Amino acid sequence: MNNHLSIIGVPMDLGQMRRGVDMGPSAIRYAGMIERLEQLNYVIEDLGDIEIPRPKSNKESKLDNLRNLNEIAEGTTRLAEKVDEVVEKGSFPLVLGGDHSIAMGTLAGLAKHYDNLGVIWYDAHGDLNTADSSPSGNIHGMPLAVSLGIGHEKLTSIHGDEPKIKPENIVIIGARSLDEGERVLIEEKGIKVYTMHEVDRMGMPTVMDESIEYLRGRTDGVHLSLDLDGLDPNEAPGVGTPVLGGLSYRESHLAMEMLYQSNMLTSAEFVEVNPILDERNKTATVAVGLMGSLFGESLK
Ligand code: 6HN
Ligand code: MN
Ligand code: MN
Ligand code: MN
Repeated sequence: MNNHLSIIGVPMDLGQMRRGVDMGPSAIRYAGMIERLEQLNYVIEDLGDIEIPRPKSNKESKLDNLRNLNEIAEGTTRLAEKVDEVVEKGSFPLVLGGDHSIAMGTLAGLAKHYDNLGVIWYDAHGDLNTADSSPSGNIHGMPLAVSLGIGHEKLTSIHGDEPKIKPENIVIIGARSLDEGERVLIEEKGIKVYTMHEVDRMGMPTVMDESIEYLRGRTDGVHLSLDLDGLDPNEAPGVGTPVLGGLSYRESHLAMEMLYQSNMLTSAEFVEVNPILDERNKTATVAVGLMGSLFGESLK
């Protein structure tokens, strides 16, 4: 793995309605991320936080079932530029959310450097909605669709007009709450999904072995987009859209360790940590523990 890490905080809470997720980057730093990664001998630069616009009044904010569209497009464009820069100079981007809408920016920045970027979407949700299919109008439920080039033009054109990823390069792990429109898209595009049903039946080792094998043959880089609500809310309670019956802490650690061993990861983001909804910064602490495994802790 690249031993230069660049940390980018994204204090974004505009993609959903629970305030507090904008404090995710601080909570994760506070949980000892830098110290933890420094012990693993990485060269780390913390680039601080991206500037995120303030939301407009409520009336203006939900045009076309896309809450805070303009502000999110602006903030994620800044993130895309930063991620692009970091990859350009040969460092590994480690992005801290913020709500999951930020993935549109991360993937847009990465897309400038990979023709076949693989994406592991570790999440209770598919985040494959469009304004038409979304039950909420919340853009954090849309970033994977947008990155495929499906959605409002203001979002699909962030940092480049082309689709940022291809459906066959995506693996979703931990899904247990998919909206109807998302199921249709998964079917139509042939997106690989390991729902909780599959994780329960096959076990995490097989799920990860298969995912790694699948992506290795077809991608030229792999991004991990880890939504903390992929984990069970008992273990990661500080999230805005918790869903019962999630992945355990141990399963998630194993997944991270296997990803480290695969030596294929080129970028990562940890999103949806909301310290206001958390219990004593537990969720940020879990995130930092998972980073430890992702960056090689158990093997040293
Ligand atoms: N997330 N599918 C629901 C929606 O409103 O579109 C929930 C989305 C959750 C998004 O957790 O990143
Ligand atoms: Mn570039
Ligand atoms: Mn998500
Ligand atoms: Mn989620």
